[in-house]
Amino acid sequence: IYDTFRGRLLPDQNMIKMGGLFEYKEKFLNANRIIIVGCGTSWHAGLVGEYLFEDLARIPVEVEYASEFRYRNPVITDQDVVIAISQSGETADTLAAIKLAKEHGATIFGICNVVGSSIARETHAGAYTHAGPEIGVASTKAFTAQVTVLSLLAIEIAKMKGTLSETRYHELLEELNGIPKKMEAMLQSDSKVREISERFKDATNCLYLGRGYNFPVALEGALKLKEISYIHAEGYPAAEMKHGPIALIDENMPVFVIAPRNGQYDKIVSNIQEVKARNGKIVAIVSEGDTEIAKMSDFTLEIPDSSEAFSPLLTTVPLQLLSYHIAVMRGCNVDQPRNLAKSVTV
Ligand code: F1P
Repeated sequence: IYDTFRGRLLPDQNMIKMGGLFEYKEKFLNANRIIIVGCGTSWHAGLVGEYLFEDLARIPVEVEYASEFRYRNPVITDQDVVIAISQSGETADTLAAIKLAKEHGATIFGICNVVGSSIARETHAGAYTHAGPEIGVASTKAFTAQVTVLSLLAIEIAKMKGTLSETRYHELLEELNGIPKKMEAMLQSDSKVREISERFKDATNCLYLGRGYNFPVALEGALKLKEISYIHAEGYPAAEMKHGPIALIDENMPVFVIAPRNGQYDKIVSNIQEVKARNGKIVAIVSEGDTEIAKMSDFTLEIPDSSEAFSPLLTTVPLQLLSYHIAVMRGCNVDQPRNLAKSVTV
């Protein structure tokens, strides 16, 4: 009944029909820009959305922490489309951000997991992720589901705008269809992830590096480790390393590098060399069959090949597993981490 492009039904409101992409396509096609708002993991998914919309549909995108956006008197016009992302659909900052944007005449598109949630109700149009409830507090499958919806939206809008050829459109959709099988295959690497987790479970600081589409994945990898295992971790765009974090690198610093073959490969190889020259410990997420980075790394985890646009859906999984195993080994409660709430409603 619910459909990404044809809108949503709110079952507990006498099946009220909410808009989908097709009803609001003119708004997207004529938008000055897209503003994506969210908090935590949902904000990271929004960052992947920025790469997708700019790359495929050539629409300028801003990604804002809802918790800052709502308080900073932002410039919003009726030519803006705001995409609000929230797993719970109840996050107070995200709700306040969309109310503010609505007051300025913007069109609001929601991406939520929970059907009939406050954010879903407040939006003009939207899509449910259909990810099912998150059992734990930290978002995991919500992230990959949000990125999938953003991919579908970007592909569809790009086709309507004419920035994507008919052939490329079908190729991308077909590839996206094949991603769940690849994710499933990757779960086979669980024992290797466990071995790596054993090696780094006592770390006190970790660095996550990625470039392009995988920069947000570096942020998300670091957030998952912080949230469930209480290890301090920072995510950085790999190219920014030399502007500060490089000072932290020594033989005690694990550096998780997201380095699939399809994204700025030679540049990430140089970043790894910079870390190795300072005796940092490298765990690299690489494409199947990669030997060049494997030679330089202490550990590698392989992911199946994909186009760069879809690689976050694959590279995220081993990082989530790693945080999970490290947290369990440290005796942390992965479902109910201290100080965190499932939905932050104040
Ligand atoms: C946002 C969020 C989650 C995080 C934790 C606290 O929630 O920051 O990303 O994992 O649960 O809240 P939401 O708006 O996506 O529900």
